[in-house]
Amino acid sequence: MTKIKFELDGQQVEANAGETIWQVAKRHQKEIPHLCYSPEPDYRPDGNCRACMVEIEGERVLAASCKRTPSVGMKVKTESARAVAAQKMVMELLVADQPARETSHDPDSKFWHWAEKVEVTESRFPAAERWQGDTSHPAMSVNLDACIQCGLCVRACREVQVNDVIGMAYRNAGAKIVFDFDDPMGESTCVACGECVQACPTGALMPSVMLDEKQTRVTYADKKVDSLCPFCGVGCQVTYQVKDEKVIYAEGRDGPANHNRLCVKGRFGFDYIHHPHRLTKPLVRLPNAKKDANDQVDPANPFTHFREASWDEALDIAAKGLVKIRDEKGVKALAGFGSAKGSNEEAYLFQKLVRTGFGSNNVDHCTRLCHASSVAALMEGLNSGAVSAPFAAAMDAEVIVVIGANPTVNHPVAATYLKNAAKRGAKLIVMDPRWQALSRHAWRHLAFKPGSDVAMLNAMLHTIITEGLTDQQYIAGYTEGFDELAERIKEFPPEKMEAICGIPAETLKEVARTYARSQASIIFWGMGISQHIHGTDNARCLIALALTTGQVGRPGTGLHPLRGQNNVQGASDAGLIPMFLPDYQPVGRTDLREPFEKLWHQDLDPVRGLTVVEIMNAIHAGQINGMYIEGENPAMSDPDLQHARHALAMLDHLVVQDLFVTETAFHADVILPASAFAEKSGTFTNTDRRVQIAREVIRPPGDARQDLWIIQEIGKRMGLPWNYDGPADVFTEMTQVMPSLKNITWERLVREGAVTYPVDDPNKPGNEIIFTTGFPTESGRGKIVPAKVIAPDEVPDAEYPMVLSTGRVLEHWHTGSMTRRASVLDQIEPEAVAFMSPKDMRKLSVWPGDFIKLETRRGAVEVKVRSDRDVPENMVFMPFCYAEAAANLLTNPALDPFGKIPEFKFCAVRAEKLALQSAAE
Ligand SMILES: Nc1nc2c(c(=O)[nH]1)N[C@H]1C(S)=C(S)[C@@H](COP(=O)(O)OP(=O)(O)OC[C@H]3O[C@@H](n4cnc5c(=O)[nH]c(N)nc54)[C@H](O)[C@@H]3O)O[C@H]1N2
Ligand SMILES: Nc1nc2c(c(=O)[nH]1)N[C@H]1C(S)=C(S)[C@@H](COP(=O)(O)OP(=O)(O)OC[C@H]3O[C@@H](n4cnc5c(=O)[nH]c(N)nc54)[C@H](O)[C@@H]3O)O[C@H]1N2
Ligand SMILES: [Mo]
Repeated sequence: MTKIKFELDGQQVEANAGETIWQVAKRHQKEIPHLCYSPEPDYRPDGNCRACMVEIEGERVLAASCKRTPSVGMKVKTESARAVAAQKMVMELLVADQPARETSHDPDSKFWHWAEKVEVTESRFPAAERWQGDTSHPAMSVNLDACIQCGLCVRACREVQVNDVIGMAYRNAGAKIVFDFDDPMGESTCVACGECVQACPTGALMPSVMLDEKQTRVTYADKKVDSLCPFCGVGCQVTYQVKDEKVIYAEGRDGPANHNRLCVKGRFGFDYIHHPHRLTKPLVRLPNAKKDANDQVDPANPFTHFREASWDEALDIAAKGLVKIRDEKGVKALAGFGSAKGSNEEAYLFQKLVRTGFGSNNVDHCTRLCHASSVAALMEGLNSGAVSAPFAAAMDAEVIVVIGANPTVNHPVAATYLKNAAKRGAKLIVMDPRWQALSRHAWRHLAFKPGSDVAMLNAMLHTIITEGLTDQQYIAGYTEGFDELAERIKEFPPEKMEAICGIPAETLKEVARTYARSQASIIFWGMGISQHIHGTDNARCLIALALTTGQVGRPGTGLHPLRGQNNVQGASDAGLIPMFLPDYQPVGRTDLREPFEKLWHQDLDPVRGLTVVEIMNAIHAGQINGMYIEGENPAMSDPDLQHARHALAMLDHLVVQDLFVTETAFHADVILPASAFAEKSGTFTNTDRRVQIAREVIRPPGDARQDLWIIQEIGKRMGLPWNYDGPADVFTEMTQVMPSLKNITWERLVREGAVTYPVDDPNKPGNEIIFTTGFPTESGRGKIVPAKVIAPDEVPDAEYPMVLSTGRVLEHWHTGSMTRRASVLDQIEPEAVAFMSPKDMRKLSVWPGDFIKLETRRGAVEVKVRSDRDVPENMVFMPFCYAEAAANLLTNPALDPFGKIPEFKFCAVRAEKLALQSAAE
């Protein structure tokens, strides 16, 4: 690339193409004042505040160095009298309108930092009229008296996060930033990602969590610790601010996944760890406290039924109970659920405990309720369950398909990149029965009939094959099974599928052509694909789309099942799966089992274990009598909760390790108080296959202990010769039996923070894009598997006429155990709601805020109804995070035969209006 030679303060320098004067100066250790410009994170320069003015020889007016690029031979002076006078004048004018530094909202803001540096902290000019503060939002406060109208918040909201809430309105002296139509922030459509707060250089936008009681002045932290966000699979890097051993704020860091961005949960959802309900002592069930499946935990008084115990006593009771069942009833009478919220090291140790201490493969975790069907299809076709490319690959794509996923809600930071790509011109195609925030940015939204994915996707494959849009060279070189697909697909012409999926044949063809013809198409999918009895078939169709068109293995292409929990990729890799040892090595393969037997000094069970829902069934059948559940809440997250809760109550011995007395822990014999995310170190693998390191930010409260320590203590008491010295020690053992971790060491992770596997060399970065030259199957080819149309297990009828679909809301996490105890999140979404189309609400004669009764063949709940135009007619959508109206009392436990995942996304339901008094009761 050509360099531009120019003179900077008398020195000969060179600019790279596109580099601004400010950036070149910075490279030469000169920092020019800047307020409306943010080099880190790198926002588009706007050049409006004029704090960065420099003099250019031969030019009459000064230039904004943040925006101006140099030309050859240009002579730039950043420190000339004229330039410095201008910089100072700008500052003095701005200082005039600010509250004095001593009484300002953030005396340590970027603004005051620069005022001090240019030696202008006072002003000769009269102050402008003061604006009223706006404290209507639970998370952020607006103090326009400190606003300098630099527009960073507008760029943050519109260009970076693409939420389009903040704008600049009015004119002249009345000009100001506004939310929507000048609404109070708390009543606007703001989704509280906090990007504006992070960008604001003056304290005009502040996180209220950091303010003093009067909500005016910031509190400063004692220390800052770099770690990760504990919520979703995006894996945002975060810096936590701590004061008096309490986390007071979270800020986005420049991690490879998030580049400083965060969402409402990551930025404002951290304080569940300080909630008074936190477990601080081991608990043992009182002898007279009978287990009753219908008994519910009272969140305000969760400790009835239990007494406090010492760690020694609690661990002894926990382990002895497990040993007794193992010795008396046999190794298959025990089972364990590990956690996708825990680290890789915890997951590895937990599955090792079940395989060597319990003696069977009865170990599973929430992946079974999540992407199990996607993984089944990916393993069958490609012999690899992970994504082929990171979500940021969307930035290089021409066509982006999002199917059965709602990323602005569930992977909000990943969604920002999809929106950035759409803004830049990529064609975004959303396929979802329900409309969503992303639809607004989409080129097409296909609102097809729920449960009809195979019909719709097969129609697309039909178009691609009959119109010759396949990539013949790719098919010949890298795939197998195409001929069978071509034969079978004849049954699915778009004209015939139109009636089944509800999308006009012409639209199906247009979308198929667009996907196939583009230079680079990528597919993202989520629970709308996987949580069906035909979830594996749904995923097979997506794989077939990519393989027949060669839209995989190149930049901007690929298959990306958006992983849910912060460490569900890692927990699966580490072997929390009943059919696989770590790294998906089948338990039945003697040759693959042997290295583990050698390393662990023990023979292992060659028979696959039971999955989540199968374990619940086996308890009912009397085959499983004891369980150890670490960091999962099946009494809320399993389908058909009556059945699941009965199973938990039936157990002779249940050990639960959690942060709270959850609905699950309520049925336990022993509850072990664990460390929360911010209280431990370990590695976590995000949806992109990125292994990242998390650090201990604060100490666990009271007697709560590290999960890794607790698992090890249970192991020791069950007779295992364990002596691990912490997470690094466990990680090192993992690298011996997990090929995926080749060339990754704990030291490397400490040094680099994040490494994406697979890695070819200890000194080279990992491979972001895989399957560039075929697949890790025996033949090296990807297998195309045709799918046929299967109806959902329980379809609406006269008795239960509507479809119940379940999922999530932005502010809450799964079973609510964490987020309903996070103050900001629970203030934003404080009560149980179900969503319905205005039309259906009229049919039922209900208004927003009325209570309805939802009833299925398995149970009933009473819940407030919210009107939502995104929900299609004849559907009720319900998040499953509310204990007082648990959606899973209603859901159908019918399973996909391959992935063993339940049909959370579809069952038949009846909705009726509730009389007012009933709701009030
Ligand atoms: N705020 C928040 N974020 C989360 C979580 C959370 O609990 N709260 N959980 C995390 C976890 S573990 C996961 S797995 C992810 C899940 O993230 P997503 O996969 O985005 O989750 P869902 O909201 O369950 O479902 C996605 C979409 O499926 C659609 N859908 C329903 N029926 C069908 C159908 O028949 N076909 C198709 N194609 N789509 C259908 C729904 O309308 C919904 O928009 O989110 C993660 N992120
Ligand atoms: N109806 C319906 N049901 C669903 C779904 C759906 O879409 N609809 N989605 C399914 C999906 S995709 C998933 S992933 C599952 C999730 O199901 P679960 O994994 O059961 O749900 P979570 O609420 O995430 O449970 C995590 C538990 O771990 C605890 N915890 C958090 N951090 C730690 C820690 O560091 N250590 C320990 N020991 N404990 C900790 C929390 O307090 C909480 O009790 O739900 C499934 N259930
Ligand atoms: Mo999930």
